[in-house]
Amino acid sequence: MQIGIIGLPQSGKTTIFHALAGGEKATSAYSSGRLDIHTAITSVPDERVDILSKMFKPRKTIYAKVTYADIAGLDKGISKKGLPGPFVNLLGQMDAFVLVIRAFDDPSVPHDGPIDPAADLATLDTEFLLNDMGAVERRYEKIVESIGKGGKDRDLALKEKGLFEKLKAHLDQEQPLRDMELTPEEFQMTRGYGFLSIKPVLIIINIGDEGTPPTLEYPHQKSALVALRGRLEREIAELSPEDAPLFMEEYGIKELSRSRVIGLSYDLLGLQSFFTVGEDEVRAWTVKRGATAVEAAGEIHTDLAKGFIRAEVVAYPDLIELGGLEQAKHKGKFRLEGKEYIVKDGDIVHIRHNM
Ligand SMILES: Nc1nc2c(ncn2[C@@H]2O[C@H](COP(=O)(O)OP(=O)(O)OP(=O)(O)O)[C@@H](O)[C@H]2O)c(=O)[nH]1
Ligand SMILES: [Mg+2]
Repeated sequence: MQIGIIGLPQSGKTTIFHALAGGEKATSAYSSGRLDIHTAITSVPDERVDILSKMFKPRKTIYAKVTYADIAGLDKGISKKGLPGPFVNLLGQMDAFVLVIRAFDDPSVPHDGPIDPAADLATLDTEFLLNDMGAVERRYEKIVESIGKGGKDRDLALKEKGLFEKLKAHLDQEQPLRDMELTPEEFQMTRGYGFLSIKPVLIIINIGDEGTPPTLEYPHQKSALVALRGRLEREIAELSPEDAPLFMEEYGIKELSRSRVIGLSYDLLGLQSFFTVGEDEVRAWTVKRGATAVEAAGEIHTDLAKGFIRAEVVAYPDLIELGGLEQAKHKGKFRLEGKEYIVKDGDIVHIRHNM
């Protein structure tokens, strides 16, 4: 899962990228002209993993991961020129976006005109909509053309035509595609066209050191809005674990927004964790909400999905309450589930297999 961090120039993208990455090394993933991307693989903080790790004392403890990509390359004045093609192509590869909106005022950091978070948010949102309108129209013309020529899969083409008419009508109302209720089949049909407004978005308002959050709203599906003190959070995230608490106390910060923001992006993507436990390792794995036991097995290893016999499952709260796997077994809280079992967030899973 890859989340692209975007925003207007000098809004604090790189700062927030480092705040989220928390000391994790950034790798240069792509660079061409003004386009420049760095990625960092970040652990998803999860206190359940910490607690399981205390319980099993494994050699390794592994958290779920999410990748953040710091995408630079938007010039000022994009609303006049539109999003550059190569930039759009890269955005199309992301699973979701973090949109960084500048709310801090600092004369030493240039900004196009006065600081106006609502206007900046509207600028970016409009660019996404315009991009998608263009993409929908181009595809729609092609579909109509192919139906006219009597192409071979007429039923599919008609279905697609109907869907694209719906998408177009929705975009004409200036509403992002993420608000649409699409069937899984329809959603599948939208893939491959690089629609941007269909992807989940987390809006981070960079309020600066002392800033109070501006009143901003973004009343849309698959979206969330948080305020964050970008520069401060970055500084703290890069301190050693010993120094960080002192610094936080000095600035009156009780809790870093980092874990909340990472958790939010995980939720926005419709993801959940299940765990495997043992002496060797305690590990969080990521699956989509609604994933089946055999899909979860496949996440661990394709062989486990192929040779799947049963999943042994215990719910996290049961395991914690009863104090261990053996105790859970005695109390009958250890269930045997088949391939189609829908995995719950926090399930502790062991896959029985014949490989
Ligand atoms: N005062 C203040 N400055 C900040 C804050 N966050 C970022 N900055 C500064 O703003 C400038 C731009 O921050 P970056 O994180 O580089 O912003 P960016 O969006 O990555 O910039 P580009 O990639 O050049 O578009 C830097 O000098 C940061 O130190 C903040 O919370 N307060
Ligand atoms: Mg940057």
